[in-house]
Amino acid sequence: MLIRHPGDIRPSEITPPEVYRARRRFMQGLGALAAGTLTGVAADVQAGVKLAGVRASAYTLNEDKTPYKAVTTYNNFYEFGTGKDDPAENVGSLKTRPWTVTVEGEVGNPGAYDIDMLMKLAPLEERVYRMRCVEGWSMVIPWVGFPLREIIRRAAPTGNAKYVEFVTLADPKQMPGQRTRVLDWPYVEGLRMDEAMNPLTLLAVGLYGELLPNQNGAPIRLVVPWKYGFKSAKSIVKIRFVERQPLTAWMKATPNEYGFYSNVNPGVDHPRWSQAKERRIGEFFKRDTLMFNGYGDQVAQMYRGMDLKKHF
Ligand SMILES: Nc1nc2c(c(=O)[nH]1)N[C@H]1C(S)=C(S)[C@@H](COP(=O)(O)O)O[C@H]1N2
Ligand SMILES: [Mo]
Repeated sequence: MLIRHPGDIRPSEITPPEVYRARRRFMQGLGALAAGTLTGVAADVQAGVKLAGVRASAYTLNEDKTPYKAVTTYNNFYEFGTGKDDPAENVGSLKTRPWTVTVEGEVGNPGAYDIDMLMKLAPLEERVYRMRCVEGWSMVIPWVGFPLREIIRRAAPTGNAKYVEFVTLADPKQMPGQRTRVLDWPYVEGLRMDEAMNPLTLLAVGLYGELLPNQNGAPIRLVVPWKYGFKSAKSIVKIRFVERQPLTAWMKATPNEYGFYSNVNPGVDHPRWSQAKERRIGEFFKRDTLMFNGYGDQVAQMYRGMDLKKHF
């Protein structure tokens, strides 16, 4: 199942961790602003920057999109507060350049990717996906990104890599919500290797054709459309390949409410509410929630033989 292409990675695509650390110490010495100027990169990047060369994708829905305004002002991002409008209000303190994503653990090619390099790793695609939050609301969002598997095959996982762990930035100075222990920071999520390799699983760097707004998880976030929204970790700094099932932030917080798999399943109620229906943001009447959020044709075979009431 693992596709290993150790030969197809160009050395220029990866900075070895020690080189990166040395460079970072050097840049920190200069101060972020000065370093940004030196390397020709702005100190920070704002949403609204158009992404060039974005391809159409076969993995896209022909459904009415949720308006940009709702997608970017009705958010869950506890690092910036627990209210839906907190992220949009508080994300100004997040600096998304420079940004490094470390790939480590059970891999033949560990490394540290600079975000601007990472964005050129594979062709960017637009994919309109349904997103369904465990709280009972949903949206249809035109993401821009590339399949996670593009990074996985470059990382060349070893035979011990059974799961992938995703870690969000931890920095209370940039993320004021982390001064409160609503979750055990950093935010951690995980996927089984076949889920991570599924062509639907996306690393998003944009939406509506533009750079990802901070409140939606800039500069890079996961999008796993057949699972409840919380699986889709935002502002990722680390992708770790591991042998054991990761303990996710939500499992730590409330294990009886949030399991590892978190597949959208109208037949498994949340302990405190039904999951049978959902409200599409912008609509008045509720819709029936679909098994695997409507992506059953593409993903159901991965769970054949599993009791999805037990593995919720
Ligand atoms: N780091 C981090 N990632 C996160 C969250 C969070 O609080 N912190 N919330 C999750 C939840 S519950 C949902 S529904 C989606 C919301 O994504 P959106 O605001 O871009 O629609 O992000 C997920 N990713
Ligand atoms: Mo959610």
